[in-house]
Amino acid sequence: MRTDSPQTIYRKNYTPPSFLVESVELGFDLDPARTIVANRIKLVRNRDGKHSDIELHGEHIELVGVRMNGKRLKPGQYTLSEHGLTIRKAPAKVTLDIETVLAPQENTSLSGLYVSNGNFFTQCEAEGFRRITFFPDRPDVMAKYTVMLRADKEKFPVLLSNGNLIEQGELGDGRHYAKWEDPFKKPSYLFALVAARLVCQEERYTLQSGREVLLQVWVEEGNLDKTDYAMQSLKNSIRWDEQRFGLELDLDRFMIVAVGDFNMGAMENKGLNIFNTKYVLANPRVATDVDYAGIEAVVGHEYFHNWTGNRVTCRDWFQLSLKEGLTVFRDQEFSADMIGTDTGRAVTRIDQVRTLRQAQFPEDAGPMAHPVRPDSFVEINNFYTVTIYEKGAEVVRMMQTLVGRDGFRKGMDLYFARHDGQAVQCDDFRAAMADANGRDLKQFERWYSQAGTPVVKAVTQYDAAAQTYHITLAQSCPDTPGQTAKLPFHIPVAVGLLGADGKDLPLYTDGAAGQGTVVLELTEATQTFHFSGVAQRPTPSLLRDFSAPVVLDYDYSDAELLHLFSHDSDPVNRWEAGQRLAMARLLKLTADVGAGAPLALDATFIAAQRALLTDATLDAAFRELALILPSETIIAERMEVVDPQAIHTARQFMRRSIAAALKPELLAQYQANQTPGAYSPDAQSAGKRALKNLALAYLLIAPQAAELELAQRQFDAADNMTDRAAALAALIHSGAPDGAASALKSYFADFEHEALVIDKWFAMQAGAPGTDVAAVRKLMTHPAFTLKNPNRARSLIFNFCGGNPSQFHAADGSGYAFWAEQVIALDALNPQVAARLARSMDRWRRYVPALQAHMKAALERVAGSASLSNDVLEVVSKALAN
Ligand code: B3K
Ligand code: ZN
Repeated sequence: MRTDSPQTIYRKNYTPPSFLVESVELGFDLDPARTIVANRIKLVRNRDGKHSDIELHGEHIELVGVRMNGKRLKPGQYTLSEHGLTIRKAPAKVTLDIETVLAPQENTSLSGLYVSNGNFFTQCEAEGFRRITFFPDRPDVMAKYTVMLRADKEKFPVLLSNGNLIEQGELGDGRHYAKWEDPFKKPSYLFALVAARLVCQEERYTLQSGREVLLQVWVEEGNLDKTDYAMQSLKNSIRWDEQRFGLELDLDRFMIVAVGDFNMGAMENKGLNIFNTKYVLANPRVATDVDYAGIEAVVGHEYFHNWTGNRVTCRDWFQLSLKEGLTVFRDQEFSADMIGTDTGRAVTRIDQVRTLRQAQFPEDAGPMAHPVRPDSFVEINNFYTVTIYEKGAEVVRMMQTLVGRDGFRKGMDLYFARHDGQAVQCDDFRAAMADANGRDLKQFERWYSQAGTPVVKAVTQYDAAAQTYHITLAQSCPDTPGQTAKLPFHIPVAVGLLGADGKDLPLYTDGAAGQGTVVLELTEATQTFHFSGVAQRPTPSLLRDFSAPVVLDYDYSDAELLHLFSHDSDPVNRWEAGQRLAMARLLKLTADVGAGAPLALDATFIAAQRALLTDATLDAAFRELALILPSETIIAERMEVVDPQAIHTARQFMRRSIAAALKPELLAQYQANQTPGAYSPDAQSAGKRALKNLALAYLLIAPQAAELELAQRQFDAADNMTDRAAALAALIHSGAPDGAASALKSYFADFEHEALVIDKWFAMQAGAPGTDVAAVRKLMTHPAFTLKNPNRARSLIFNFCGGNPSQFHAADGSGYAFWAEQVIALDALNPQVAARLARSMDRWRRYVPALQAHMKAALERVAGSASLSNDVLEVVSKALAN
């Protein structure tokens, strides 16, 4: 057990930096075993600072020497600790020369400067720069950087850093150099360098203003056939930000570099974005439709950070959602606009709702729950969460709903007019939105300060004689760690009323007359909204387009849900009605499994599924989404006491019943949604493939020879990874061992040298209900498996612990023991990745007592292990805390 207790950092203790940095000159002598970093910083005393000590962060680096204004500092003049270096009572203007030594090839944490496949990369957000040199490594210290890179020319022919290349040349003895200058002030977390053997696809691109810029996508040589889509996405992102927000690329050169070892998706370093290969590399042979969509979204996301994050950055890390929530919102809007159709837009919205329910609502209800702007943390890297990102995006979206699309643009313009070049707070963004629109958004602030998912309970009343309709909305929010008795939120609730013919009724309500939808603003604990001129008892369509990240509680009858499911003009609520129909039945089935009662599925539900599946007036993408049943995780969230086996049995029963009842229709849809001709990742074709492959998966539940043959044929004939992987997954899930085994073998042989495809190979097996702990352990001994590569670790271990509930929650606790072992093993290599895995035990208190006991033991085993990182310690201590 470790003895020092990790420090909690509080938002309320923020103090301005004592010194500001005017300029930074960095010199790197790059060597994998021993890299020397020379750092010259010019500092000036900050007028807002509280004292005259210079505080520099520094971790896991060796200090060779420090000079202040040219004179070597003697040991008594500074103090050096595990976390940094302090120079007491420094003069008001100081030049420091600091030399450090590091060993990039030993750095398995992938934070700071590290080596991946023989090449150098950096990752500095949040606090990685301090692993490179001593520096005030906090986002409110912004400075101009000049960077000199020196390295062996043969091994590292490409030397990149932020900004513009201003000089390059030979050094003799086989080494060369490159000097880069970033014209923009930036916080240290946006610093980056790459020294590597890479090649690039490049293109000159003309901005709307007529200025020409150079765009590059850098990859390893064998991957040059997989860069087109990232380049296209980058150009689309640049154009979109010009058109939607009037924001132009401010550099002459913009680079994307792909790396195989990376802790997350990508990083928005100024002018030099570094990406996980997963979000760059694509061609039809290796990437699925989902991969293509991911690339478009992440390329957009990182590009959009150039304004929301880089030009205007965060004052401190508690403000992380200022840049992340806003930038996720921007990338969501970008993806939706790229599809362009109303249903396409709705399909992206439904995806967002699914992510919230699958990951954010559970986080909000668990031990790691935190507000969008947290009050405290132990390890900031643990706070790159679905709450900061996805709920943060919902909060921004609600502001747009409240002030309208044009009002939102005005708010953005004011935000940049006020804060360009500054490090600011979430409150500043809200103030810009409020001021630009003359709106009071004070109460709205609670979305930033209060954690937990609000519940909105709706009750309706129709008065036929008076032709009035009343909707009473009551809101509440559960307690979360450290927060009780929450105050009411400002919640936009978009509402429509359907008549018997399924059409929207005209709306006459207190303040507003609406065509089909009005946005009710719920600000009190309970509020009643009145509608007049309602000629018939309507069916309410509540929370259209998922207008707020809340749980809507309304006692719908089956008849009402079926009506909405077939007619709602809001596609998101159409989908939602289907989910409600399915969820009610899944909860009942789960209870029946627990009680040993016979299981049955009603004909009404089957008929609704049939109608949906065969309704050719609906987009294939929408039908596919609407046919996906709520996941086992989402069902679990609806239960007081979770029995994962019962949930699994119930859901499988429902799938089997649907498959058995709709076999001819499934087969017909399988045929009708083929996409002959050259592969294209566009939304229309991707939607067809998704529906076709959903049909295939259903057909492969309890398959006969004909269905197995169908899957095998698709697997053999597929000219694209979407269809090939779907066929393989269907074979694996069918439980027909022979077909799956040979397909797995040939798939591996075909793609042995495509790391991202092998990740899928592991992932598909990890998530299959037939894969138990023993099988996962066996897969870990496969020569292609390694814990050191985060993508690979995620593909097998995370997908098992988080994506295979019926096996992970095995009654004997073997899944949890496995989890504990892997968390501990990963922590020794890479604490950030280990801490993510540690989160799979968040909801342990919700499970049946027998499982809880095993889970607690596993958590205690991790908590008690020697030399644990702060990252993992924070997660497991919070899970165990009362
Ligand atoms: N800003 C980075 C995330 C950095 C995570 C550090 N642990 C990626 C992004 O959100 O764009
Ligand atoms: Zn981001």
